[in-house]
Amino acid sequence: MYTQAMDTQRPQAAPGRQPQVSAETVQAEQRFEARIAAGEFIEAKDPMPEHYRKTLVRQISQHAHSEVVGMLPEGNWITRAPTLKRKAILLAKIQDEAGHGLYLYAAAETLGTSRGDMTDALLDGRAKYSSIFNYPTLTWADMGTIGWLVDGAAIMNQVPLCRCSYAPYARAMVRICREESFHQRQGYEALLTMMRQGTEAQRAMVQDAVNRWWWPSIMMFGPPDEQSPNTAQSMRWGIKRISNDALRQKFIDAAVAQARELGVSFPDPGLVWNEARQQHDHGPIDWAEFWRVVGGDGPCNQERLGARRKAWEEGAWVREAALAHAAKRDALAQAA
Ligand code: FAQ
Repeated sequence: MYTQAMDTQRPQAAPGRQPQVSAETVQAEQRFEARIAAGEFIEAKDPMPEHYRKTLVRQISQHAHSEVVGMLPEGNWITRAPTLKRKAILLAKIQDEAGHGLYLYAAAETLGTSRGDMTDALLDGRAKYSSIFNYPTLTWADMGTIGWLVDGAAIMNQVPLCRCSYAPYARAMVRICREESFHQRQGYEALLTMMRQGTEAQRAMVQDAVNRWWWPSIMMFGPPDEQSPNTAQSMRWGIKRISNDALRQKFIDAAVAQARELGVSFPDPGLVWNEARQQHDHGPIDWAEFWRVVGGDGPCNQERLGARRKAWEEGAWVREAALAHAAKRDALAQAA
């Protein structure tokens, strides 16, 4: 398929030779960089460098996979929610995550990739999803803690994406952020209820959940900036507006005050206020654990991918029926 996006694709160089780049390609790239520098948004049909398109497909599809896989740890608790109200809230939240996955897959499709290709990449391990969803949800307090810390981290990362240079992604993010903000508040409120009106055992359950989710939550922001291969280019192109470390720091600073209000602590003796920096210092993050989980060896990786594989296979008849229905409707419309 010939797309405008491919107009600006740089040809591969033969080994040991400089790539041949036409004057036209260089001019197209310069026009693109000038638009980015002027703060313009890029729309789906606009010319764009192939590397920009690929970076977006990678990030948006992985974001979509995260939203969908992210339903699994919470889905585990729908039948065990303590009250009807909590069950209804949890169901609504999980449905929202499915919606976020759909908006994001649709945004990625505007870049010329299909939902089927993106799913194949997830299922055969070429595409990632967020490390955080490879941890188990052991108690009801995990539901509140995911809302507070995981959705809280997601919002911190996603608000700047509402100004992403790629307009279809930015538009999807505006709606997603509004919903994530409800998710964060419901999680915090559920924990507050347990901490203020609960028993000693319930308070201990909340603290235990916070102990287990704290480090994985701050890993969600991705590797440190100096070990992040994509950040520099993504920031030059206005895809990412704030670096992994800067977002992680903002999240930690906000979470400390919220933890104090809640009456819980974080499992990090190195987490102290630094007067000179006007920010919190924190202890060392176990990046070996992060890469192990990202690489497929976390506590629940196999279970999560197994569930996605099963859903994709068992949903094949639905996709076939929808395509057959669409073809029949088209044929009827043409006959009319
Ligand atoms: N997990 O060079 P960078 C949510 C990978 S949504 C796994 O820094 P980049 C909602 C990264 O992909 C949560 N892999 O990469 C919810 C790259 O590998 P690649 C998801 C990670 O893209 C809540 C490599 O490491 N949010 O929670 C992770 O510039 C509750 C090098 O990293 C998004 O996806 C990780 N944590 O920055 C749902 C937001 N971090 O692709 C249900 C959009 C990094 O080259 C319940 N995405 N990697 O093979 C982003 O902002 C960025 O993609 C980052 C990574 C910041 C995640």
